[in-house]
This record gives sequence, structure tokens and C-alpha cells, in this order.
Amino acid sequence: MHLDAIVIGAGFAGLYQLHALRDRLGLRVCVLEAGGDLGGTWYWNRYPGARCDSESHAYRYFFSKELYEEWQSSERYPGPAEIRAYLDHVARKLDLRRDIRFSTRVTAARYDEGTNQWRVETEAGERLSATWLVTAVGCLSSTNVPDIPGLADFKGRWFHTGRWPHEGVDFRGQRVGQIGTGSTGIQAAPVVAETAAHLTVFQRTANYSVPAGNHPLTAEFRQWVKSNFEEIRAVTRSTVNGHAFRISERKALEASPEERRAVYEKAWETGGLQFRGTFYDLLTSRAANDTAAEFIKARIRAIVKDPATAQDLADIDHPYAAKRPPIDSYYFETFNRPNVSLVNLRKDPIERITPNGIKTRTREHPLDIIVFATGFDALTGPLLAMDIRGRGGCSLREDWKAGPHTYLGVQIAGYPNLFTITGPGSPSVLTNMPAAIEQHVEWITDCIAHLRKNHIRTIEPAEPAVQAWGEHVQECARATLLFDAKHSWYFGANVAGKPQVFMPYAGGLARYARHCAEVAARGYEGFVLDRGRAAEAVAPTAQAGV
Ligand code: NA7
Repeated sequence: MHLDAIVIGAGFAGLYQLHALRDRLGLRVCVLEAGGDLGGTWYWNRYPGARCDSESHAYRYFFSKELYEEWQSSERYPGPAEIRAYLDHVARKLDLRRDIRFSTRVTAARYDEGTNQWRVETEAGERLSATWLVTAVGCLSSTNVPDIPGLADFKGRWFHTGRWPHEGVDFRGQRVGQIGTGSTGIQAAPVVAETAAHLTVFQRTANYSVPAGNHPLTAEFRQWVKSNFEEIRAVTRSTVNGHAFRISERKALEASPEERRAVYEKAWETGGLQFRGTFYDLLTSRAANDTAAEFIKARIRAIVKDPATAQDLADIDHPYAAKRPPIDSYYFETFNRPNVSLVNLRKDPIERITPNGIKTRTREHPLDIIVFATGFDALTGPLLAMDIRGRGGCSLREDWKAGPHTYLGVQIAGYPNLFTITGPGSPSVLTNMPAAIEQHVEWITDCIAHLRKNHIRTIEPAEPAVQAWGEHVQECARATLLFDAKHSWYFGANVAGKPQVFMPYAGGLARYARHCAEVAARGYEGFVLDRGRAAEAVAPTAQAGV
């Protein structure tokens, strides 16, 4: 079957990409999706307490005012079922399902130079081909189950939060061990603790968290959202992270200690990722960051009644928000329950999993269920799970052995006509994802329209542009405190054997989007456009002004 474009993945990115290529450009498009239905992240992540950290009026598409205005969210933060219902609504409205094949996992994609086609293979052995291949595989979809010895002998049941059984898990009367205290573990623990006989949380790195402040939305707020589409969209498109709130223009140390405390207290009450926006230098100045960090640590110590547990929870070794900052619903309060205990793995590391539970250095913890809230092989994992081969059979797994190399996070040298939505080197995981996705989908769609109009056979980045972009990505990260948390998954540090390279673009979504628009306006500067005769490279200018 030959198509104009194949899109891999039917989450936020894949659905919009299908609509844009099919309905705006008139292309023949097919979406291949591994899951049994649409939703991407939200198809797989159905663990207890799962909820988006972006607010529901920002975690949506903005490409259609009508679509935006007709959707009503029920809570401040949407849960997986509501997000899937929203995407289902979008799919029905735009008649997307007819071009999506579910339960179809792509295993390989090979560029055929002779025919200028991508040949795609699925797990079931199906073969499809297309001129353009767009990956919409998500950044956090390859689950990371750590290789702890003994797991195969465990007599109880175990689950990774990112592959949660659709029928749910009954924790009643069960002794549950949860490994991991990232955003997921911090959401899951309070809900698991409500029904489990006992919950033991195994914490390797203590983590900051601020209250999410989730609540049902009032009719007034929903009306406000409906009446302010343009304004809300304008904010998501002009801020660093693509959220619907602005970052303060004030520096933390310019405020007096009393003023700072008042600002943090208000943000704590409001809840949410807004805490990160209380002062604009929280992620660039360690002294500024310390003021926020100390405030949160003091809150943890005040909430958690057992002093030793409070100390272990507040013993945080990195700047606030240098790792992905979680938001929670009564996470720290959960440790005041009689059926919850904390194991500090820094003091008492896991030695192995036994048939009956988890053995740390000092004792065995008997368990019926182990929950792995251990995160993902982020950004590169979902791409490298497929055997992607470009010119001359070059392999992405080989080419990225020392870390990903992209231009703008959207294309890879040697892999013509392949586009990676929210790929490594783009703002992606540092943003409210739908905002980053919309920008990429629109840029890719405009690019493909340009190629067709100008009879250009292939587009791929020139090596010098890739090199310069890679340096710029590192430079942007180095300008922030994100670069100080070397054990974060932004560096790939959570996956054994993964190269340690800072992967997302930390220069901000608005700035990135401007730069991408300028690249396109300058005739796709830094890309090689092949008209079928001599390739025409559009030389990159210096990165100044990026
Ligand atoms: P994260 O943020 O990667 O968190 C994973 C957690 O699991 C974190 O606390 C890890 O500790 C811990 N972990 C990982 N491997 C181990 C081993 N081997 N032993 C003990 N503990 C371990 O994943 P999440 O799913 O919470 O969040 C991912 C993103 O999804 C989130 O940021 C949002 O964007 C949505 P560590 O900190 O590495 O010491």
C-alpha cells in the first residue's frame, strides 16, 4: 500500500498531524498506532491517581476555535479518561478514525533511495510505503523497568505505571511496594494507600512537590474559558513552557524575605506548576532557587509528622524544578497514615527482589504487589524501539549511540523526509505538550506543502546545521539549573547504559517557535532541499538571535 504520508502514533501529535496533512494538504495519510485505541500516553497511563499536570484549559488543541469552545472540562487537571474522551470527540468531529490502524506496532522503517520512499514494517509483518514519514510516538512512551535481580522469581504481581491494566488493580488487603517518587509515584501513592493494607514507598531520590490544587471547575470558570480562547491561546504561545499562565518578571532576590514568603505561600495555596513561575530567575540562579527550595522543604517537614520520615523526604539533592517538578494531591500527608512507610534507598539500597518481596540491605519487605513508577526511556527510547534506517542503510540506533543529533529536534541528517514531532533537541517535555505538538505539526505541514509546491524530492538537515543546533541545545541547558541535576531523565541518566546528553531544548517554546519560523522564511535554512538534480543546501547562518 503506497501513501503520501505515514504517521506513527495516535496521541495528540498523530491525530493533529493526520488532520493537517489529510484535510489541509489533501494527502493520502495513514496513522499506525500500537495501542488498541487513540490517546497515546493516556491510553497506557491509567495508574491510580493519574492526572495531567497541565491545566485542562491549556491541555487542548488551539488550532480550531470551534473545537476549543465546544469542549467542557470537568476538573482543573484532566484525568486519562477525560483526555481520551476529548481526543475521541476530536477524532469524531474531524472523522479521523477511518485513517488510523490500531493495534499496529511499527517495528522498522527504511528509506529507499531509489524510489525515494519510506518502507514501513509492522509487528504483524505488514508493509506500507510513503513519501513522508512522521513520528508522533511521544516522548515518554518506552517504559523503564529497572533490571533488579530476582524480579522473575517474584511470586506476587507487578505492574509498571505506564502499562497499567485497563481493568485496574485491586489493592484491598494487599501489601504494596512502590518503587519511584517522580511525578507518577507522587500521584499514585496517595491513591494506592487509600485501599492497600500497607504501602511501602521505595525512594531513591527525594523530590520536591507542590500541591496541585485540583478541584471541579465552576460554571463561571468554564464560561470564562469559553469566552477567552484568543487570550488563552496567546499566553500559551508566548510563554517559555506553553502553559496558560505567565511567568513573573521579578527576580527572587529583589524581593524581601517577607515578600518572597508571601509569594510562595500564595503559590502553594493556588497550587500547580505556577509555583515555578513565581520568580523568573528560579531556574537560572542557584541563590534564587534556594529560596524556593527551602520554602518547599520547610513545608514537607511541617506536613510529615514522623521526623525521620520528614527528614528523608526533605533531603533533596538538586535545585527545585531542575528535575521535572511534580505536583500532588496529598502526597506528603500520605506518610502520616499508619499503613504507609518510606524506605530511603540512599541509606538502605535494594539488593534484590525475592519471591516474597523486596530485600534491601537491612531487611526483607514482604509484598504482594510491586508497582514500578520508574519512568521512561525518554525522548530517544520510542524512536530507537523501531529499526529506523536512512540513506545507505545507516541505522538510527548506531548513529545515536553517543546521543541524539537532530536539527531543531524535527529532522535527522541522513534520514530524508522523516520528521520527528517533539523529537530530542526540541522543547518537548519542558512544555505543556499540546502547545509544542501544535507548533511542530504546523511547521511540518507547512514544510511538506512547500516541498510539494516547489517539486522538491527530499529535505534533510545539513551536517553543520545539526552540529550547530546540538551545541545551541547544550548551551541553552547550561544557562539553566537543569544542567545541575545530572541524574535526571532529561540527561537519560535513569536508563542503564544510555548516553548522558541533555536532550530537550531549554531555550523556551516561544523563542524556539520564532526560530523555526525564521528558518522556514529563509527558505529552510540549514536543510538540504533536493529537486532531483543537484542538491541545494541553504547554508545556516550563525545561531545569533536564536
Ligand atoms: P520519573 O520522573 O523518571 O521518576 C521515576 C522514579 O523512579 C524516580 O523517583 C527514580 O529515582 C525512580 N527509579 C528509577 N529507577 C529506579 C531504581 N532502579 N531503583 C529505585 N528507584 C528508581 O518518571 P515518572 O513516571 O514519575 O514521570 C515521568 C514524566 O511523566 C513526568 O515527569 C511527567 O512529565 C509525566 P531517581 O530520581 O532516578 O533516583
